[in-house]
Amino acid sequence: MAIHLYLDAALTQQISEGDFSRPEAESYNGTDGDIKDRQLYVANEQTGLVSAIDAAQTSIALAEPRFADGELIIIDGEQMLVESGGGTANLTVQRGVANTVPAAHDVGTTIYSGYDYTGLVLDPIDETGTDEAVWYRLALTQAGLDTATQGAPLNLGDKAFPQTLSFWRRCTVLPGTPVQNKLDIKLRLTGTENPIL
Ligand SMILES: [Ca+2]
Repeated sequence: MAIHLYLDAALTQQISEGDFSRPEAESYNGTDGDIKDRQLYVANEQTGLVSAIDAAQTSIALAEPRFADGELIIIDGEQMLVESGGGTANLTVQRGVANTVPAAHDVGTTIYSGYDYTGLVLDPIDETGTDEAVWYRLALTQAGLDTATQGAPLNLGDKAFPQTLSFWRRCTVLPGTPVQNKLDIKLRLTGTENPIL
C-alpha cells in the first residue's frame, strides 16, 4: 500500500516497514516497570513539486524521491500515472489519467499517492522471541488508552488521500523484566486500497 506510519505530524519521520531499520522504539525501565504513550500518524505517501509545471509536460521534479512505477499520483485533482523514475525525485508521467483534466500546477503543491482507503485496521504483532504484543494498547485518543484492551486491534475506518489520521499507543513494560529498548512489536496496517473516483 502507498500508505505509511509516521512518528510526527509533519510526516518527516517514516517508520520502517517489514524490518526494524527505523523502528518505533523507546527505552523502558523494566526493573521497576514502565509505561509510555506515543501519538503516531497514518498518511499517504506524499511530497512537494520542486518547480511549477504546465498542463502538458510529462517530466516532473519532486522534493523527495517517492512513488513507484505504475502508481497513480494526484496533484490538485489531476491524476497522473508514473511511467518511469519511480523511487527517484524525477518522474516521467502520463498526464490527466482516470478522466481527470491536465492542468498547470504551482511549485510546492503537494503530490499524493492517488488512493483512498477503507476499513483500515491496526494490529500489534510480535514475531520476535516471546510474543509481547499484549504490552501494547491502541486507541484514537490518549484518554482512550485507559480503557483499550491489551493487544487488541484498532479500527481506523476510512481515509481519503489527503487526510492524515492519528492514533495513540501505550506500551506497558512489567516490573522484573530487563531494561530494554523495546522495538520488536510491529503495528500491522491492513485495509482496502481504492482508486480515487
Ligand atoms: Ca518479542
